Amino acid sequence: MNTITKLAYSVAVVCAAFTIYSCKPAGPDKVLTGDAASKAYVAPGKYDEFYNIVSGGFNGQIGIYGLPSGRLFKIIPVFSTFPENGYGYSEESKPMLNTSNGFVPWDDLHHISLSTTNGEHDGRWAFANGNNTPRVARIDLKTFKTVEILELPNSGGNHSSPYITENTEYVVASTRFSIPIGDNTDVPISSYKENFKGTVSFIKVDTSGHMKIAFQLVTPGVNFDLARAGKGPSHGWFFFSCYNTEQAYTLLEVNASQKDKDFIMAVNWKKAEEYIQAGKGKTTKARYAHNVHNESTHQATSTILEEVLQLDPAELKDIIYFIPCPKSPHGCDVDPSGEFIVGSGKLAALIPVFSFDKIQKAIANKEFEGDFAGLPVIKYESALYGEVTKPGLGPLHTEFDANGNAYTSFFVSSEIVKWNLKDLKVLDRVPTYYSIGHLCVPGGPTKKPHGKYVIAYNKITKDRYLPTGPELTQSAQLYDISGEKMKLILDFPTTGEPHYAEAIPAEMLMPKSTKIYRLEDNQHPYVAKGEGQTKVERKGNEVHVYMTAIRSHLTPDNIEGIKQGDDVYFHVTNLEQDWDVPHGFAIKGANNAEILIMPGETQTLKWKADRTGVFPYYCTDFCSALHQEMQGYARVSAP
Ligand code: CUK
Ligand code: CUA
Repeated sequence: MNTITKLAYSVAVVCAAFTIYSCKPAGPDKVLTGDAASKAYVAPGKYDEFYNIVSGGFNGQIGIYGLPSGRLFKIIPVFSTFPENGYGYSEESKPMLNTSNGFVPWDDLHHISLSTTNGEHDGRWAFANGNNTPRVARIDLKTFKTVEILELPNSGGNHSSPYITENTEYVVASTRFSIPIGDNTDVPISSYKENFKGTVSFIKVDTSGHMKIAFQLVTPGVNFDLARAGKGPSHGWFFFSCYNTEQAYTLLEVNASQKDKDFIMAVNWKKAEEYIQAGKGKTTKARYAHNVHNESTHQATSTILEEVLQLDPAELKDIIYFIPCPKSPHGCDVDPSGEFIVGSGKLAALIPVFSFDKIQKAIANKEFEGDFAGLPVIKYESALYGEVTKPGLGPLHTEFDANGNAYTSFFVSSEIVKWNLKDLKVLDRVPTYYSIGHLCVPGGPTKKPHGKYVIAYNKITKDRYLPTGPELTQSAQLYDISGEKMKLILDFPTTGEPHYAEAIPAEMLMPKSTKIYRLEDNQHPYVAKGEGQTKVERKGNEVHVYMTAIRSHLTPDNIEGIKQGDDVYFHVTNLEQDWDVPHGFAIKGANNAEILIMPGETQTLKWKADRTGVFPYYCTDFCSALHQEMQGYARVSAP
């Protein structure tokens, strides 16, 4: 090829590539009919049918959307600070982001789990994982607020989390990266096989939702990816997908994909509980933070804990069983009946479905094919119910409807495949734009799926929306599954990268009463329950301002007597009687954000008065016709 031909050739190649993923409007196969649009249409003023609670991935937040409209209602900051409502900036919320490494205002949030009772949604809490730091959070679904965060010790990364047991007895978190744990952690990386371990934390949830690590199982050093609890007949068991059973610690993209099969790890947690009750647990040193928000004082406290109870792997011979699963399994899902465990090898071209009943028989009859790190490996055929053959390429995750159907996402072939649990026959397939990760059927992981829709959370956006520089929006797609064939009815952008999501009928979360916080019940140490209780108090070089906000006045509105170098705490109580009128507060020169105070609540903004002068402060949330008048001045004088 001469230079000109070469040039023409490369232009052609580039153009061809560009035609595939260009900014052109969607092709004819992607255009929806009017009928589809009406299915996603929620008329102005009308409510959506479902809340969709969607992980935000590396934004560390959760997004709340309506379905079928795809409208975004709220962002709940979980592991990330959020200037819009002062989370992580107010003195009350700062302790929520404390860890054994200090204040960590970010994490990578992949999965959420809605609490269940008897395997069905109960609308109390959502749990969320922080992949990196690693943490588990609890969100109160009455206030849509993060109310508890627990750090996980002995964990090199918390991907396989948070999965809950049928009655939310436990939240379970297992480790993505194995690391050396215990006393001697400064070891050569090449000693992976001897020294690197995974852990599974069983976090007990009490009736008020509070979390506590009941015990940790120490496991061989592999990578856990996802998990699900058993239910119905399989209650008392937990199933985890694990890859890198090669135990590679370098070039994982090659070395962790050598074996034809990795494992599903089945854990008999009832048995583990018995061992703990029999005193077989070993207390080991650990350092981790536990942060709790208190609803009456409106404050969070952070406690550093120093030890954790572990079960010695040598005693786990009848707790952990491995089941071979092709090939680098990602998703691991349990069907509504609790009998079927669906594995998904991200490099496989089939879906293995395991039978709980057969697993139990295989254990009883010792149908093992050897061991892995001293723990029994059940024969593949002994545990297998059957395989869905040629479903697509790269199965990731599976959700279920109420009619015995399963929906599996395929990253590589970019589609959702519907198949039947009984005869494992493929029933339907629809393309996703592009490369779907997780998917969600409302109630899909529960005993009683609500069905109706399947939502695809896609990994690649490409040409679906107006481009916004190289950083494109993330995207979800809604399909109607009420008929035999799945039907795409809506594309909607999401904030952050959505991984897992759940959807719950709107009426289960709609508040019975609109009184969320009551001023009468406010026990904040710096509350002012009326303008008469406002004051400015000095404690050494701290100045505490007991302030109130009500349309359209901040009291006090003139503050003098602050000395340069003082730490000023503005404790703002919102006196509104209407449940949905927040006030905001910001002051010029603060190296902080604003705070947003809900009716009945007190929030504190700390301000270092490091310069002399007069500094305006004001309400940041447009609250009435006289919102612009909601202001004041703070005077800082030389010491
Ligand atoms: S992982 Cu995101 S596509 Cu982190 Cu749940 Cu499968
Ligand atoms: Cu209060 Cu604006």
